Amino acid sequence: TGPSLAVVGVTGAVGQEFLSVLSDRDFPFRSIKLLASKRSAGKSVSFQNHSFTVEELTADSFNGIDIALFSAGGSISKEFGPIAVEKGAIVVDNSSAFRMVEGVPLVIPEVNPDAMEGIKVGMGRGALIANPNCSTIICLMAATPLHRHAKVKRMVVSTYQAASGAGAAAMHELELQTREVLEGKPPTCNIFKQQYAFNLFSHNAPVLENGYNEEEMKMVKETRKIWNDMDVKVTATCIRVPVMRAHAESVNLQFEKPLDEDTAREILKNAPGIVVIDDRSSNHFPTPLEVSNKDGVAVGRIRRDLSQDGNHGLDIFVCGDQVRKGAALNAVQIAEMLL
Ligand code: 11C
Repeated sequence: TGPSLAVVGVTGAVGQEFLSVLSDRDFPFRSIKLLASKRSAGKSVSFQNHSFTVEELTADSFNGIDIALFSAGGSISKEFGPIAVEKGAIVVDNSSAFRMVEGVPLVIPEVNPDAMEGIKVGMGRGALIANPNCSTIICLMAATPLHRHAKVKRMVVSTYQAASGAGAAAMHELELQTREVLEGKPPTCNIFKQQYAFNLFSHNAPVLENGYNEEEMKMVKETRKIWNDMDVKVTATCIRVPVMRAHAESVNLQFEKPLDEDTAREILKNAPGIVVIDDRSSNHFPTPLEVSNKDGVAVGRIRRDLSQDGNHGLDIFVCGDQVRKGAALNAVQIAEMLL
Protein backbone atom coordinates (compact mmCIF):
# COMPACT_ATOMS: atom_id res chain seq x y z
CA THR A 1 0.00 0.00 0.00
CA GLY A 2 0.97 3.63 -0.36
CA PRO A 3 1.76 5.79 -3.37
CA SER A 4 3.70 4.77 -6.46
CA LEU A 5 7.07 6.51 -6.44
CA ALA A 6 9.61 7.53 -9.05
CA VAL A 7 13.13 8.71 -8.24
CA VAL A 8 14.68 10.75 -11.04
CA GLY A 9 18.48 11.01 -11.00
CA VAL A 10 18.87 7.97 -8.79
CA THR A 11 22.55 7.43 -9.56
CA GLY A 12 23.60 10.89 -8.29
CA ALA A 13 24.64 11.79 -4.73
CA VAL A 14 21.17 13.13 -3.83
CA GLY A 15 19.42 10.34 -5.76
CA GLN A 16 21.23 7.73 -3.69
CA GLU A 17 20.39 9.65 -0.53
CA PHE A 18 16.68 9.67 -1.48
CA LEU A 19 16.82 5.87 -1.26
CA SER A 20 18.57 5.89 2.14
CA VAL A 21 16.10 8.39 3.56
CA LEU A 22 13.04 6.53 2.19
CA SER A 23 14.37 3.40 3.87
CA ASP A 24 15.35 5.05 7.14
CA ARG A 25 11.94 6.66 7.50
CA ASP A 26 9.98 3.58 6.37
CA PHE A 27 8.27 5.66 3.73
CA PRO A 28 5.25 3.64 2.56
CA PHE A 29 4.97 2.91 -1.18
CA ARG A 30 3.38 0.31 -3.37
CA SER A 31 5.94 0.56 -6.17
CA ILE A 32 9.12 2.43 -6.97
CA LYS A 33 10.73 3.26 -10.30
CA LEU A 34 14.40 4.24 -10.38
CA LEU A 35 15.12 6.58 -13.28
CA ALA A 36 18.26 8.15 -14.73
CA SER A 37 19.76 9.22 -18.03
CA LYS A 38 20.33 6.77 -20.87
CA ARG A 39 23.99 6.56 -19.78
CA SER A 40 23.05 5.05 -16.42
CA ALA A 41 20.08 2.99 -17.62
CA GLY A 42 20.59 -0.74 -17.08
CA LYS A 43 22.81 -0.26 -14.01
CA SER A 44 21.70 -2.13 -10.98
CA VAL A 45 21.00 -0.33 -7.71
CA SER A 46 20.41 -2.01 -4.42
CA PHE A 47 17.53 -0.76 -2.29
CA GLN A 48 15.98 -2.41 0.77
CA ASN A 49 17.80 -5.66 0.07
CA HIS A 50 16.52 -5.86 -3.50
CA SER A 51 18.39 -5.23 -6.69
CA PHE A 52 16.65 -2.74 -9.01
CA THR A 53 17.53 -1.99 -12.62
CA VAL A 54 17.80 1.72 -13.39
CA GLU A 55 15.39 2.68 -16.17
CA GLU A 56 15.95 5.37 -18.77
CA LEU A 57 13.97 8.54 -18.07
CA THR A 58 11.43 9.14 -20.84
CA ALA A 59 8.08 10.91 -21.13
CA ASP A 60 6.36 7.56 -20.48
CA SER A 61 8.18 7.03 -17.19
CA PHE A 62 5.47 8.83 -15.22
CA ASN A 63 2.41 6.84 -16.24
CA GLY A 64 0.68 5.87 -13.00
CA ILE A 65 3.20 7.63 -10.75
CA ASP A 66 1.85 9.46 -7.66
CA ILE A 67 5.02 11.12 -6.36
CA ALA A 68 8.20 11.83 -8.32
CA LEU A 69 11.35 12.92 -6.48
CA PHE A 70 13.61 14.78 -8.92
CA SER A 71 17.32 15.47 -8.51
CA ALA A 72 18.89 15.36 -11.94
CA GLY A 73 19.69 19.02 -12.55
CA GLY A 74 17.63 21.98 -13.70
CA SER A 75 17.40 21.15 -17.38
CA ILE A 76 16.03 17.63 -16.74
CA SER A 77 13.52 19.10 -14.27
CA LYS A 78 12.44 21.72 -16.80
CA GLU A 79 11.96 19.10 -19.49
CA PHE A 80 10.38 16.26 -17.53
CA GLY A 81 8.83 17.99 -14.47
CA PRO A 82 5.87 19.42 -16.40
CA ILE A 83 5.38 16.09 -18.22
CA ALA A 84 5.18 14.27 -14.88
CA VAL A 85 2.70 16.85 -13.55
CA GLU A 86 0.62 16.53 -16.71
CA LYS A 87 0.42 12.78 -16.07
CA GLY A 88 -0.91 13.42 -12.57
CA ALA A 89 2.26 13.07 -10.49
CA ILE A 90 3.22 15.38 -7.64
CA VAL A 91 6.80 16.38 -8.35
CA VAL A 92 9.13 17.31 -5.51
CA ASP A 93 11.98 18.98 -7.36
CA ASN A 94 15.41 19.48 -5.85
CA SER A 95 16.71 21.71 -8.66
CA SER A 96 16.49 25.49 -8.92
CA ALA A 97 14.28 25.26 -12.05
CA PHE A 98 10.93 26.16 -10.48
CA ARG A 99 11.81 27.60 -7.08
CA MET A 100 11.05 31.20 -7.90
CA VAL A 101 8.06 30.48 -10.16
CA GLU A 102 4.94 32.08 -8.75
CA GLY A 103 2.46 29.50 -7.54
CA VAL A 104 5.12 26.82 -6.99
CA PRO A 105 5.45 26.21 -3.24
CA LEU A 106 9.05 26.43 -1.98
CA VAL A 107 8.96 24.38 1.18
CA ILE A 108 10.95 23.54 4.29
CA PRO A 109 8.48 21.40 6.28
CA GLU A 110 9.57 22.79 9.68
CA VAL A 111 9.36 26.36 8.38
CA ASN A 112 6.47 26.90 5.95
CA PRO A 113 4.34 23.74 5.63
CA ASP A 114 1.31 25.96 4.94
CA ALA A 115 2.74 26.86 1.53
CA MET A 116 1.74 23.42 0.20
CA GLU A 117 -1.65 23.23 1.91
CA GLY A 118 -4.20 21.30 -0.12
CA ILE A 119 -1.62 19.42 -2.20
CA LYS A 120 -2.13 15.73 -1.51
CA VAL A 121 -1.78 12.38 -3.24
CA GLY A 122 -5.22 11.46 -4.57
CA MET A 123 -6.39 15.04 -5.15
CA GLY A 124 -6.89 14.15 -8.80
CA ARG A 125 -4.17 16.28 -10.41
CA GLY A 126 -0.44 16.67 -10.50
CA ALA A 127 1.53 19.50 -8.89
CA LEU A 128 5.02 20.86 -8.51
CA ILE A 129 6.72 21.57 -5.19
CA ALA A 130 10.25 22.93 -5.05
CA ASN A 131 12.92 21.98 -2.54
CA PRO A 132 14.97 25.06 -1.61
CA ASN A 133 18.72 25.38 -2.10
CA CYS A 134 20.69 23.51 0.57
CA SER A 135 22.34 26.64 2.00
CA THR A 136 18.93 28.29 2.35
CA ILE A 137 17.40 25.26 4.07
CA ILE A 138 20.24 24.94 6.59
CA CYS A 139 20.22 28.68 7.35
CA LEU A 140 16.44 29.01 7.71
CA MET A 141 16.11 25.91 9.89
CA ALA A 142 17.99 27.90 12.55
CA ALA A 143 16.94 31.46 11.72
CA THR A 144 13.18 30.84 11.44
CA PRO A 145 12.39 29.98 15.07
CA LEU A 146 14.18 33.22 16.06
CA HIS A 147 12.47 35.14 13.26
CA ARG A 148 9.07 33.98 14.54
CA HIS A 149 9.93 35.35 17.96
CA ALA A 150 11.57 38.68 17.16
CA LYS A 151 11.21 39.23 13.37
CA VAL A 152 14.44 39.38 11.42
CA LYS A 153 15.01 42.74 9.73
CA ARG A 154 18.40 41.92 8.22
CA MET A 155 20.44 38.74 7.90
CA VAL A 156 24.13 38.49 6.90
CA VAL A 157 25.25 34.99 5.95
CA SER A 158 28.73 33.63 5.23
CA THR A 159 28.83 30.02 4.07
CA TYR A 160 31.48 27.33 4.19
CA GLN A 161 30.11 24.86 1.65
CA ALA A 162 31.02 21.22 1.17
CA ALA A 163 32.00 19.34 -1.98
CA SER A 164 28.71 17.40 -2.05
CA GLY A 165 26.85 20.54 -3.14
CA ALA A 166 28.59 20.18 -6.48
CA GLY A 167 27.74 16.47 -6.74
CA ALA A 168 29.38 13.07 -6.39
CA ALA A 169 32.09 13.92 -8.93
CA ALA A 170 33.22 16.92 -6.86
CA MET A 171 33.41 14.74 -3.75
CA HIS A 172 35.57 12.33 -5.70
CA GLU A 173 37.75 15.20 -6.94
CA LEU A 174 38.35 16.43 -3.39
CA GLU A 175 39.44 12.97 -2.30
CA LEU A 176 41.63 12.48 -5.35
CA GLN A 177 43.27 15.90 -5.05
CA THR A 178 43.99 15.38 -1.36
CA ARG A 179 45.90 12.19 -2.19
CA GLU A 180 47.66 13.83 -5.14
CA VAL A 181 48.80 16.86 -3.15
CA LEU A 182 50.07 14.69 -0.30
CA GLU A 183 52.01 12.63 -2.84
CA GLY A 184 53.48 15.78 -4.37
CA LYS A 185 51.59 15.38 -7.63
CA PRO A 186 49.72 18.19 -9.44
CA PRO A 187 46.03 18.09 -8.47
CA THR A 188 43.47 16.98 -11.06
CA CYS A 189 41.05 19.87 -11.68
CA ASN A 190 38.03 18.66 -13.65
CA ILE A 191 35.02 19.87 -11.69
CA PHE A 192 36.58 23.02 -10.24
CA LYS A 193 39.01 25.24 -12.11
CA GLN A 194 41.40 25.54 -9.19
CA GLN A 195 42.97 23.43 -6.49
CA TYR A 196 40.33 22.44 -3.94
CA ALA A 197 42.25 20.28 -1.48
CA PHE A 198 44.00 22.38 1.22
CA ASN A 199 42.33 25.49 -0.22
CA LEU A 200 39.01 27.34 -0.35
CA PHE A 201 37.45 29.61 -2.93
CA SER A 202 34.41 31.68 -3.79
CA HIS A 203 31.45 29.44 -4.71
CA ASN A 204 31.68 28.08 -8.25
CA ALA A 205 28.21 29.32 -9.31
CA PRO A 206 28.28 31.98 -12.06
CA VAL A 207 28.93 35.54 -10.90
CA LEU A 208 26.20 37.99 -11.86
CA GLU A 209 26.37 41.60 -12.96
CA ASN A 210 25.68 42.84 -9.42
CA GLY A 211 28.82 41.05 -8.17
CA TYR A 212 26.92 38.37 -6.25
CA ASN A 213 27.11 34.77 -7.45
CA GLU A 214 23.97 32.74 -8.15
CA GLU A 215 24.29 30.77 -4.92
CA GLU A 216 24.27 34.00 -2.90
CA MET A 217 21.26 35.38 -4.76
CA LYS A 218 19.40 32.12 -4.14
CA MET A 219 19.77 32.75 -0.40
CA VAL A 220 18.42 36.29 -0.81
CA LYS A 221 15.43 35.43 -3.01
CA GLU A 222 14.47 32.07 -1.53
CA THR A 223 14.47 33.47 2.02
CA ARG A 224 12.01 36.18 0.98
CA LYS A 225 9.73 33.65 -0.67
CA ILE A 226 9.85 31.08 2.15
CA TRP A 227 9.24 33.70 4.84
CA ASN A 228 6.74 35.44 2.62
CA ASP A 229 8.48 38.68 3.52
CA MET A 230 9.63 40.78 0.59
CA ASP A 231 11.14 43.39 2.94
CA VAL A 232 13.61 41.22 4.82
CA LYS A 233 17.16 42.28 4.00
CA VAL A 234 19.52 39.41 3.24
CA THR A 235 23.11 39.45 2.06
CA ALA A 236 25.38 36.43 1.61
CA THR A 237 28.94 35.44 0.76
CA CYS A 238 29.20 31.82 -0.34
CA ILE A 239 32.50 29.96 -0.14
CA ARG A 240 33.46 26.41 -1.09
CA VAL A 241 35.62 24.70 1.53
CA PRO A 242 37.34 21.29 1.35
CA VAL A 243 34.76 19.44 3.45
CA MET A 244 32.99 16.37 2.10
CA ARG A 245 29.25 16.64 2.77
CA ALA A 246 28.05 19.20 5.31
CA HIS A 247 27.72 22.94 4.96
CA ALA A 248 28.58 25.41 7.73
CA GLU A 249 27.20 28.95 7.88
CA SER A 250 27.86 31.98 10.02
CA VAL A 251 24.58 33.89 10.36
CA ASN A 252 24.27 37.41 11.76
CA LEU A 253 20.73 38.48 12.58
CA GLN A 254 19.25 41.89 13.26
CA PHE A 255 15.82 41.82 14.89
CA GLU A 256 12.92 44.19 15.02
CA LYS A 257 12.12 43.21 18.64
CA PRO A 258 14.66 42.45 21.39
CA LEU A 259 15.80 38.84 21.81
CA ASP A 260 18.44 37.96 24.39
CA GLU A 261 20.81 35.06 23.86
CA ASP A 262 19.41 32.84 26.64
CA THR A 263 15.91 33.09 25.22
CA ALA A 264 17.32 32.40 21.75
CA ARG A 265 19.11 29.29 23.05
CA GLU A 266 15.88 28.02 24.63
CA ILE A 267 13.91 28.70 21.45
CA LEU A 268 16.47 26.78 19.41
CA LYS A 269 16.58 23.86 21.87
CA ASN A 270 12.84 23.44 21.36
CA ALA A 271 12.88 23.93 17.59
CA PRO A 272 12.11 20.87 15.44
CA GLY A 273 15.07 19.48 13.52
CA ILE A 274 17.59 21.56 15.51
CA VAL A 275 20.35 20.32 17.81
CA VAL A 276 22.05 22.95 19.98
CA ILE A 277 25.81 22.40 20.41
CA ASP A 278 26.95 25.45 22.32
CA ASP A 279 29.47 24.53 24.97
CA ARG A 280 31.67 27.55 25.63
CA SER A 281 33.69 25.99 28.47
CA SER A 282 35.05 23.22 26.27
CA ASN A 283 34.94 25.26 23.05
CA HIS A 284 32.63 22.69 21.50
CA PHE A 285 30.41 24.00 18.76
CA PRO A 286 28.90 22.52 15.56
CA THR A 287 31.25 20.97 13.00
CA PRO A 288 30.48 19.59 9.54
CA LEU A 289 31.81 16.17 10.56
CA GLU A 290 29.47 15.91 13.53
CA VAL A 291 26.39 16.53 11.42
CA SER A 292 27.44 14.39 8.44
CA ASN A 293 24.90 11.65 7.72
CA LYS A 294 22.64 13.10 10.41
CA ASP A 295 19.17 14.59 10.05
CA GLY A 296 19.51 17.41 12.59
CA VAL A 297 20.86 20.87 11.85
CA ALA A 298 23.31 21.91 14.58
CA VAL A 299 23.45 25.46 15.97
CA GLY A 300 26.01 27.00 18.29
CA ARG A 301 28.09 30.14 18.98
CA ILE A 302 24.79 31.69 20.05
CA ARG A 303 25.75 35.13 21.26
CA ARG A 304 24.65 38.74 21.37
CA ASP A 305 26.03 40.82 18.53
CA LEU A 306 27.93 43.47 20.46
CA SER A 307 27.85 45.85 17.51
CA GLN A 308 24.07 46.21 17.75
CA ASP A 309 22.02 48.15 20.27
CA GLY A 310 20.49 46.27 23.21
CA ASN A 311 19.32 42.77 22.35
CA HIS A 312 18.52 43.46 18.74
CA GLY A 313 21.29 41.35 17.21
CA LEU A 314 22.57 37.78 17.45
CA ASP A 315 25.36 35.77 15.88
CA ILE A 316 24.94 32.03 15.37
CA PHE A 317 26.93 29.28 13.64
CA VAL A 318 25.00 26.54 11.85
CA CYS A 319 26.02 23.17 10.33
CA GLY A 320 23.83 20.77 8.37
CA ASP A 321 24.31 17.76 6.14
CA GLN A 322 23.97 19.14 2.62
CA VAL A 323 22.90 15.87 1.01
CA ARG A 324 20.44 14.97 3.75
CA LYS A 325 18.54 17.95 5.27
CA GLY A 326 19.90 20.20 2.52
CA ALA A 327 18.35 17.99 -0.18
CA ALA A 328 17.04 14.41 0.13
CA LEU A 329 15.60 14.48 3.65
CA ASN A 330 13.79 17.77 3.08
CA ALA A 331 12.27 16.38 -0.14
CA VAL A 332 11.15 13.14 1.53
CA GLN A 333 9.63 15.14 4.43
CA ILE A 334 7.67 17.10 1.80
CA ALA A 335 6.57 13.80 0.25
CA GLU A 336 5.41 12.60 3.69
CA MET A 337 3.16 15.63 3.96
CA LEU A 338 1.50 14.60 0.67
CA LEU A 339 0.16 11.37 2.16
C1 11C B 1 26.06 23.96 -3.50
N1 11C B 1 23.82 24.77 -3.02
O1 11C B 1 26.27 23.66 -2.34
C2 11C B 1 24.68 24.23 -4.03
C3 11C B 1 24.17 23.02 -4.70
O2 11C B 1 20.35 25.24 -6.42
O3 11C B 1 20.12 23.23 -5.73
C4 11C B 1 22.72 23.00 -5.07
C5 11C B 1 22.31 24.01 -6.07
C6 11C B 1 20.83 24.17 -6.08
O4 11C B 1 26.96 24.07 -4.31
